[in-house]
Amino acid sequence: MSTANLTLHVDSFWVSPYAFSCFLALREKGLPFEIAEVALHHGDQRKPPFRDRSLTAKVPVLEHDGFWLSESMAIVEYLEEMFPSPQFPRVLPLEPRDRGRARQLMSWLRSDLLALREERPTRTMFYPARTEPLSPRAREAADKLLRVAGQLINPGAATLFGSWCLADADLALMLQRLLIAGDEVPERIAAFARLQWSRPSVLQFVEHPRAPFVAH
Ligand SMILES: N[C@@H](CCC(=O)N[C@@H](CS)C(=O)NCC(=O)O)C(=O)O
Repeated sequence: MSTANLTLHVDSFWVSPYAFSCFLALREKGLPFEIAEVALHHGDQRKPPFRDRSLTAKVPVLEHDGFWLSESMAIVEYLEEMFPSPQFPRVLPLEPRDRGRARQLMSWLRSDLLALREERPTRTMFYPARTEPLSPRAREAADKLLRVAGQLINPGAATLFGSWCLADADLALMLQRLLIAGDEVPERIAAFARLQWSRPSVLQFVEHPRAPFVAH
């Protein structure tokens, strides 16, 4: 399959956690790709042609040789199948149970912990922000996250499944919401998240230059 004509549509402030995952998948596979920034603060996602081509009117969208795909998990799976190992590095584990667990974790991180995501939005990870103490709802979500992370991260392990996969980075991003805000995180879990944050593909996303944020 041609690696030409790959474009990832992301929000123009680079704060989407879903774009983060897709950006990493492309980088880790070593695929050349263009970035197209969508001005969500101008509502460009709801204007044709982006609205109609994306179907969902949301970022991220992967554009590949004229094929448009939104929904970050669908994009990750598409890239994994279209650019498989051994020619391209894997971004999901090889062993079916590990792959199942990774998908479970990635789906769960996208669908649960809403109060935590609301009170520690990704914007606060990339732009200076004054953070309030977590509400009881968000504290409950944070405790759930820390319990799950504590069960999945083996003491001293750098990755969840023996070699790196996207679920490592997605879990680290969720944990970074707490770490960057100065919320308490047990050292074993914090060390895992910090290590993930030093990965070159992650740094490329985190350190990407950002225009001053406009709320939307
Ligand atoms: N389930 C989607 C979520 C995508 C999503 O919520 N994207 C946000 C940015 S983080 C967006 O495009 N918001 C614009 C809007 O809803 O109008 C995925 O995993 O890709």
